[in-house]
Amino acid sequence: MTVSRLTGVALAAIGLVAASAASAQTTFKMNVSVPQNSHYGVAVDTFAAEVEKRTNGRYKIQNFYASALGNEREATEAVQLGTLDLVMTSTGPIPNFVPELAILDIPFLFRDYDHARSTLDGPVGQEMLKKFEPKGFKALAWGENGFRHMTNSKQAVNSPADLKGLKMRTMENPIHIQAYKGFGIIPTPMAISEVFTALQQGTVDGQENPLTVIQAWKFDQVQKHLTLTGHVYSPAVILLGKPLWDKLSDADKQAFLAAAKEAVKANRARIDADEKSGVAYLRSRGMEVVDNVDRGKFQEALAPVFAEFSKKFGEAEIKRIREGK
Ligand code: EAX
Repeated sequence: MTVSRLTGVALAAIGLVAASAASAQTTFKMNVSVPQNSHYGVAVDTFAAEVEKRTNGRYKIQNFYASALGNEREATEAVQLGTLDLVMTSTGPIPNFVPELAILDIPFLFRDYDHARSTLDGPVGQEMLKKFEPKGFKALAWGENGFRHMTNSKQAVNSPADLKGLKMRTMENPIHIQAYKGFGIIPTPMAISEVFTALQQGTVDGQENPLTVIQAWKFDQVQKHLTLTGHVYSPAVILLGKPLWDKLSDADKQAFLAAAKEAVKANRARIDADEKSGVAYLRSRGMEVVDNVDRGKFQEALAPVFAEFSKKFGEAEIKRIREGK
């Protein structure tokens, strides 16, 4: 065989190898419910960069924002069914998939961000992540949505009595719905992507969300009153379809876990920043903010509901989380 033929064959072989290497790249689709300029947007963008870097390009993450591939419940269901690869979601819809994790949505369960983060990153939280696996998910890490505050278009909310009769959008979360009825609120569960229009049209009077979400969805344009109730700490979680996880090599499993860790660092840093600047920003947008809230009064108003939660989840389990360091 002449040299030029040999070279030709070698080049063709290299071309084939290169092509197969490039085609070995797998792209996973990932969905979040809020716009990209948000605590989830920065998380999934960090996750995408870290996965591609740590797997040497074997895996790419294609992100979709603002519920583009469905709201949180739909997207979580799609990951479970295998029609979507990943989702970062609040625990709002999670009781539909892992009922025992509904305990995390109990109002006033966590004292502050440090308490919530250390609990979820510690044994209690890590044990909970394992509960996703029999349901078809690999939970890569606990992320964060944040402490939720009440907004409405009707009146300033200075005490629980001011909530009575308000039509409030809630997440599709049974614990929230049960608890908010304890305030005398009329709850209307709906997906986050429908909330701005519902508030604009007056279908509901108000909603409740962390400052980051209120800003990301520009609710200041359709809400006058904000009260820093901090009535619920809302965790978030990064979920990968379990069959996809099982197919990853050990090295790529470690890469995905490390990427999720970096994503949560960025997620929490964004929330810390928005918590610091959010109130002043929303005031500058014309919202009237009640910031000296007697949270004890709001907790007292929920005493009958807490009794029901103790029966449902067990006093000891609630205490274990509430009194955790
Ligand atoms: O997870 O639906 C909600 O109110 C959530 O806080 C939002 O989608 C971010």
